[in-house]
Amino acid sequence: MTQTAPMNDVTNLPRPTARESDPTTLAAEITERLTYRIGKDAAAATEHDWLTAATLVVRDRIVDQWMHSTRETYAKQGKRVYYLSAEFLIGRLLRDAVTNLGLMENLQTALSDLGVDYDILAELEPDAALGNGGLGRLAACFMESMASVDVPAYGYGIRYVHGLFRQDVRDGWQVEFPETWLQHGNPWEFPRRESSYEIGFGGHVNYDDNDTCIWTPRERYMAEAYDTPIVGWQAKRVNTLRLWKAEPLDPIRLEAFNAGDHIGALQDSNKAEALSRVLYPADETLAGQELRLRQEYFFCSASLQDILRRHLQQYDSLSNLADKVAIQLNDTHPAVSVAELMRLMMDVHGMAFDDAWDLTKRTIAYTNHTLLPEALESWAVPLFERMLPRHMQIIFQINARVLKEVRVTNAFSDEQIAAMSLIDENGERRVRMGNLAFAGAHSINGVSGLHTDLMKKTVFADYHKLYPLRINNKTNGITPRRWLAQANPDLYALCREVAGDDILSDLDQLKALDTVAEDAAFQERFRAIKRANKGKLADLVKDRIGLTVHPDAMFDIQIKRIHEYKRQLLNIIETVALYDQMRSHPERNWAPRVKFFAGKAAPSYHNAKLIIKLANDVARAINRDPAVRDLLRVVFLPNYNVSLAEVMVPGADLSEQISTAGMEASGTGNMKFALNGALTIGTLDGANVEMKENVGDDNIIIFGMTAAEVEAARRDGHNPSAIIDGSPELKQALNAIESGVFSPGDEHRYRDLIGGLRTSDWFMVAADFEAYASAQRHVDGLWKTPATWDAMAIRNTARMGYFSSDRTIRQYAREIWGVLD
Ligand code: B1N
Repeated sequence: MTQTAPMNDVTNLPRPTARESDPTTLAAEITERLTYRIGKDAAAATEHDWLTAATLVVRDRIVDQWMHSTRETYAKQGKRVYYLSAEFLIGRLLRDAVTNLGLMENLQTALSDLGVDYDILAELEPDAALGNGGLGRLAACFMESMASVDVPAYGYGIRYVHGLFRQDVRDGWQVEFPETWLQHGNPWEFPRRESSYEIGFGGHVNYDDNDTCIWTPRERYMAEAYDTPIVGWQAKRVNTLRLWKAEPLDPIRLEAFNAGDHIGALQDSNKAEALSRVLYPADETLAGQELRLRQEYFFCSASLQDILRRHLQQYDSLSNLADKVAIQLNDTHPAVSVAELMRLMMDVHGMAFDDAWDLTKRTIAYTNHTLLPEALESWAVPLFERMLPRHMQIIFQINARVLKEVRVTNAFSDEQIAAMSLIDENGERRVRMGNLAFAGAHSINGVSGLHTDLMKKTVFADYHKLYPLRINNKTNGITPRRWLAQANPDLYALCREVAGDDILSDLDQLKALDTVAEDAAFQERFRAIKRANKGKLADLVKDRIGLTVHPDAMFDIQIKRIHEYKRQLLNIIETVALYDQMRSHPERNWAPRVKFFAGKAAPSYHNAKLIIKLANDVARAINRDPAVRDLLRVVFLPNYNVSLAEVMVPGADLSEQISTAGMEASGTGNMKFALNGALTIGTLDGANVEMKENVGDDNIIIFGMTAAEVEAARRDGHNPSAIIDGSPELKQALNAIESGVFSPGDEHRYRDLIGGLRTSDWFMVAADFEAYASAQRHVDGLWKTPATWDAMAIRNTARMGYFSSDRTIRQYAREIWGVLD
């Protein structure tokens, strides 16, 4: 059915009139929801009941605009963007929605008239932690920015019952517990029973009389849609995040049930639920299990069926698919989409291979987020074939097609051709998802300038030579609504006084702060806000781990996943060296510091877990030593998540972005800290490079080897033991850790960890130590001249406009998706 409304009909769809949102109306509606939706009266209501009631009232104010956005795109016959991601690390939604709708004050008043404290309710909302780290958080910032800059978009992912595990620290060790964000229900989501699709696995492939391929899967499940509205800034537009839940085809197999096999009857149900039960907690490593491939295919197939259904319902034909649909793959996790889209077009919609291939490439684009070899996804051919027999055939067909294109150029050696194949033939044959994504996309982008350059030179060097126009850069960004206005309302208010009321829709306006960077009165106000945020963080530390930290000390913070390449170990070793220096030279004028760490380790990542234990061991020793009581404290805060970041980022003086150069694709925490007026100590890695260009060399503390130097040292072999011998401070710190000073009773605990630095030092911890330590002493010097420090901090806030995810999304929209002018 085609509905072709004439253009002039549609460009002026009436905008929904805003609902009354004065405090009295809001309070009345909250009471109404409490009574009729939750079935409680005010006297009996728990805080969770109030939260649910308030959320429902806020949600209603989104729905009209949501429907309007959907209708408008339909009527305008606009192109839609589909962002496919295995992860969306959203965090809490209430404050986000309330800020973007401009309801904060009225809602607070309404609740307080009902005797309820908004802040207490807001704290009760669980984090939606459907992601591991930066990649998932980026997807969440992008969703918010797409709504804010008016790009019609759908996010597609998995509705995990258990998001990223909850981390507890017991005796200094990480312990994992399941996370249960749905236990009180989820008032933000709308189940859409009518949007369900069948998903098959296994089975066999036949051909009918017309030579059409018929795949008969052995297992079949249903994917059911759950929609969450995503509100843009000032509710300009509301987009949809559609997450899929797996359901059995028949909830119970009746014949088995009737035959008395009650357990057997539930088997399918259990298998289905396993599909969308839990997020894999591996960040930057390949989770090679079969269930992971099943999850990937499950959400890609459901999403693509949904996309094609929506398109066909409106246009009746697939021939204009690439003009109306842009599909962005968030890393290779959804790369099986290339084969699934081909299958749907050929086997279901009868298209020829060449036409399907052409349309697939024009529709799909792929973002690469890492060059780490252990993260590059590949699947053993026998597993792939057993799970997705038809897709395996299609991938072989695509491979033949691509390798033919390679060979006719005569420009590649056999070795290069083998590297470009979608099938890795070294040893056990494997499907290379990165090559599949590259071959099936018209655009491949990196996430920072340096990362994109390295992509061209390393993993995709040969593909880049074959298709020199496909690789492009889209430097990451962050949403200033969450990471400035919501997380740091006082700084936001101060910025508005100087830079005007439009900063949240045009973050470049912050540049106006440059003019007051050296103004003493302004500095004092800026500093007072930082000091108050540090007070809140200190309270949180007291509350969570019972430790007192003083907000007058420098708050030096490293928060991110624990990974060797991110070099928390370098930071800890330098802390030990500093501790030693402070004890040996108490007469020196030390800058008091609190070193903060937080982050989760993948449960199977031994060294990362050991680094957490080391941070906690070092913290215990230092925090109990009266000799450094007012000079140095070390804090490891458990269970790092988006909500904790929202408190830590505004309270930071110093941001640690110290990855081995060439290894952090972009980083986004780096941008959040700088926007909130922290100085960065960092390497020339990822987006730090562009931050330096934006804030200026004098306003960032850069140290250490460059990516090229790291590459050369690894190639030519470097000698960490000579470096260690030449650095008394490093030597002393390593000896102390290695010999068990921080692990009494288990003296060998850190032997292998430190041994690795002496023998290979792959991550250049020893190699960069001296540069890092001396950069830290430079930081101490700056700290002692507050006027200098504050001017630098203000310039950081002033010059972060470029790192708004609105800028990033506009670039994707114009240069990849072809939406927006
Ligand atoms: O993606 C972020 C970047 O800012 C970070 O530098 C980068 O490390 C991060 C496999 C990943 N790359 N790859 C992953 C996550 C989960 C997984 O299962 C890989 N995460 C990143 C946003 O661009």
